[in-house]
Parts: sequence; C-alpha cells; structure tokens
Amino acid sequence: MASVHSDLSVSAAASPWGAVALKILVAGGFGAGKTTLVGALSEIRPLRTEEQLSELGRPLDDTSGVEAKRTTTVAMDFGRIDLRPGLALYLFGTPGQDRFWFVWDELAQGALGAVVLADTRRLSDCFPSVDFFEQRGIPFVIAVNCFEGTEAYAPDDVREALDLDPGVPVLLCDARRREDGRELLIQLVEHAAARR
Ligand SMILES: Nc1nc2c(ncn2[C@@H]2O[C@H](COP(=O)(O)OP(=O)(O)OP(=O)(O)O)[C@@H](O)[C@H]2O)c(=O)[nH]1
Ligand SMILES: [Mg+2]
Repeated sequence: MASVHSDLSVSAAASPWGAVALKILVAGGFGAGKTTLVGALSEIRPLRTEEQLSELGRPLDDTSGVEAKRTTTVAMDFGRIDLRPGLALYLFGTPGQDRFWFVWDELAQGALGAVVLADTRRLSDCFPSVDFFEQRGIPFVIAVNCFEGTEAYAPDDVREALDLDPGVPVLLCDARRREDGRELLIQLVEHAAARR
C-alpha cells in the first residue's frame, strides 16, 4: 500500500517531524458494524464513544433488524494502523444515527476516502452515507457486512439497489475479520488512486 502513497499525498496530513497520516472514514447506517470494523483493524486499542441505548431513545433509535444491539456510537471511533515508520492510517468510525450528522463534516475533512458499511436487512440506511461522499467527491467503497442468517446478495445486486457509479467497488465482508478489513482498505486506496 505504501507505493500508492505518493499519488495520494494531497490527502495526507504531514506533521512537523515528517510523519504522514492518511485518514480513512468508516461510515454506514445505524448498527452496520462500523465500530466493529475499526476495532478489528486497529493496531492500537481503539478509542470508542459508546453509550447505552435506552428506553428514552427508543422512538429515535430504530433497532429493527438489530434488536440485540445494546450500545451506540455517540461521537466517533478511532483506530490506527502503522504501515511503516512515518506512515500511518488513521481510521475514523462515524456515528450511525441521524442526530449525530453534525459530526460528519468535521470527520470528513481531509479524508482520503471512506468505507461505507451496508447491512442488507436495512440497505437504505446507507443511502445518506453514499450521498454524503458522492456530493463531496470523496472516494468510497461499499462493504456489505454479511451478518449470519441474512439473505446473501451478489455485489452487483447491491450495486444496482444503491444505483452506484460503475467504478465504485462493492465487496462482501465480515466486519469482525481483520483480513476482510485489510482487503477493503486496499481496494479503497487503489480506487482513490485510480480516481486521481
Ligand atoms: N454476526 C455479526 N455480527 C456483527 C458483525 N459486525 C458487527 N456485528 C455486531 O453487530 C452489532 C453492531 O455493531 P457495531 O459495530 O456497534 O455497529 P455500528 O455501525 O458501530 O453501530 P452504531 O455506531 O450504533 O451506528 C454488534 O453487536 C456487533 O458485535 C458481523 O459481521 N457479523
Ligand atoms: Mg458504532
């Protein structure tokens, strides 16, 4: 991945001591697996901002399809991967619920690209993420998080349902698996490099 870095330097935040950080967002609808993916990929203990879902929030928090969910991200997730000395990936997981939209613009500043997680039980929940990145010209890949017991869909079906541009990669994944996450990041960096 390091070889692609020279093409992507515009998105890199260089520190005064020469270290470079590439910023990648992990987005998608409520409960799609964003916190899980950042945690699976991060080489440091990820920063999380989880709060309990409560009875009071029930009218706002649509847990249909993810009834077992007990907590939700209220600000962001943060993880880090060191690619080599002086070059790191910073991963920022977005909050999934509409009422935290105000955080997104801040998180998206200077991002190289985004992984948009999709849950096929609630596919329309990732429309706002897709719109967000399309409108800002930020490259993204779609990662269909394959929860057990859900119907399997081919990537092309998901592409059609989301009305994506032909070049946008669509991959199937298990957000808990680091290997899957790495493949997503590689596809994202290659996609971002191709778009430049
Ligand atoms: N079976 C299965 N469960 C998963 C997978 N990914 C996430 N989960 C579970 O799904 C639930 C939701 O995952 P989170 O990672 O919290 O989802 P999120 O997108 O960060 O949720 P919000 O921040 O509330 O929007 C958790 O209980 C995870 O353990 C997966 O690939 N397979
Ligand atoms: Mg979360």
